[in-house]
Amino acid sequence: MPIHNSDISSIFDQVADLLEITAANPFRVRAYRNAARTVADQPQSMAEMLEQGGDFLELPGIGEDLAGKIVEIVETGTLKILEELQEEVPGNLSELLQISGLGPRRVAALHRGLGIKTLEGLAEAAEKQKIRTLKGFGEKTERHLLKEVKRREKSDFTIKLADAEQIAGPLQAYLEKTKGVKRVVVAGSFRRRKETVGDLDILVTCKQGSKVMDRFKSFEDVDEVLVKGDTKSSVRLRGGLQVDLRVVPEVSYGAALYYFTGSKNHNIALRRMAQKKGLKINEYGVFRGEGGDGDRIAGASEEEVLSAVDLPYIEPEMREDQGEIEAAREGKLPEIITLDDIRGDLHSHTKATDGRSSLWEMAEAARLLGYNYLAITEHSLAVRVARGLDRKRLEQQIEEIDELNEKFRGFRIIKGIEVNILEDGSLDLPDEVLKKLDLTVCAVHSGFDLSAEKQTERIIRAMDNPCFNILAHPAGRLINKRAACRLDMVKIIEEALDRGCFLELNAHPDRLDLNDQHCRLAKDRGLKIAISTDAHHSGALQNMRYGVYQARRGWLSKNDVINTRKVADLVKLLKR
Ligand code: DGT
Ligand code: CA
Ligand code: CA
Repeated sequence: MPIHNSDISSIFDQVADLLEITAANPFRVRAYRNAARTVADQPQSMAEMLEQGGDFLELPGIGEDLAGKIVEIVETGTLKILEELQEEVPGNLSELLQISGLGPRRVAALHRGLGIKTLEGLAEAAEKQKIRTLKGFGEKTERHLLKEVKRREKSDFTIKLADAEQIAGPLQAYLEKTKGVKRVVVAGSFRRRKETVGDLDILVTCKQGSKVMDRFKSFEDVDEVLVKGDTKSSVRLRGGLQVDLRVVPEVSYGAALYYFTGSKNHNIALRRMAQKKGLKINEYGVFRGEGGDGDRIAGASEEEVLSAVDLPYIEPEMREDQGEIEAAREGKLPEIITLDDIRGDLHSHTKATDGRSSLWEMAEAARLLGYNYLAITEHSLAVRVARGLDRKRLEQQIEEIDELNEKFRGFRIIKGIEVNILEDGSLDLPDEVLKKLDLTVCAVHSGFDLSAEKQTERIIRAMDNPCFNILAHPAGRLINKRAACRLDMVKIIEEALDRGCFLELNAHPDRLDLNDQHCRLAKDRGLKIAISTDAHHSGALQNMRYGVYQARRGWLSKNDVINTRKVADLVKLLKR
């Protein structure tokens, strides 16, 4: 069985979870979290790297110990220390950590006080109103926990887009190697670049369907064959992801791609529109009259399908039945942003705090991407596990950056900070220091469970500080892990606009925060967005594309995004 980077990263995360519950040294926890992130961010597979004699020590933040652990996972599929921790920590306490509002300390308290070991145990205790009897837990928390457990039970299986890519890439390459195969394309929510996908929908054109199907079911990751036919098969992969494969004829390739890209609601709306023109659209083509092959007027390409109903091309990311068909009909579809429009990155970290590359390495990587600027924005003091900067260390970094900037032509390191928004809405460093910077990225890192009113107030109070530029990862969510904070986003957008502040779309595939709806809200009100990677090592600057996908889903154009600007214009925009 091949070990994917996401398997390794998930094992490291589980170790970190369990270490946290057992109140281990926070730096040790951090080391595993960082390693999980490093491995997940690597474009090449660790298993392949090992096979080819690569050296894990070259990965940022991976020392002898962790390098050995990666080898252990690739070779054995598991990790001894994880198994030991699982024996030490009872039941399934780590799944409790995925409930919003439950940190390791509270999980440990629930276990010690009430013997809770599982989600079911948590729900039962909440229903019997036992949780409110524990010190530090109230009635409100109890209700909240119950609601969260129920919400999780309902939510179906999904995986993050970046994890889906790690599976789709090799599978696509594998299928392309089948004799007689012409095209292989992944449609569905994957092609619409949704932040999470429920399953993969693959379309193939080829001479002989049965050959592809045979090869498909022999893919090394297949755990179970659910359906096998000559034109359609479905399998479940190890890890739970389902993949549907369809063989489609060349003449209806465009219609099939359109149909299986979805979304379902978009398709329904499009079909309804076509009906009014006396046309019929399905996965085989666009038809006039009865819909026999002789009546086909389009189908080979998506452009052909859309122009048959008098529409311009609609980008897959916009096909959600959110007004795109009307906009297309009226010629009002925005031209949405592309990765090429991005001129720089406005949120990144270095070794000085919890990043793993040096200032120089980060700048070089940004230059290689063709950027004109990169903002270095370390954590501030209050984020202790990240060794957040105090005034003195920040001033030292400012000097280093000034020196480096002398060496560049057509590139500049922007001096910034990711400053903490404390619970009273103040910023975690004095204004005199913040004033020395070109940019502040301001973020909530604690107190995620305030009421919507309090959280919104806290952020607006922070924006009152004239040093405030960009609100980082505004909703604080971690996809499939931590729910968004309760927040009045409309209000925050309006108040940001009033004060000349901006919101970030954090491009990290675990965050993608703002979501697509928030992006559209901001655009509609005229508030501009920064798309930033929050990179903790030089390779992670490449996560920008995930942010751009999300921005496209939120209909943002080049002009709606501040880091498409030249540096001089950007600096002007940041002046409040
Ligand atoms: P997912 O997999 O849950 O992340 O989302 P999708 O959009 O990939 O949904 P999926 O896999 O169920 O179906 C793939 C595409 O096939 C979907 O986006 C549109 C099309 N499709 C599926 N069922 C229907 C249907 O009943 N009617 C229409 N018009 N299209 C459908
Ligand atoms: Ca799908
Ligand atoms: Ca499907």
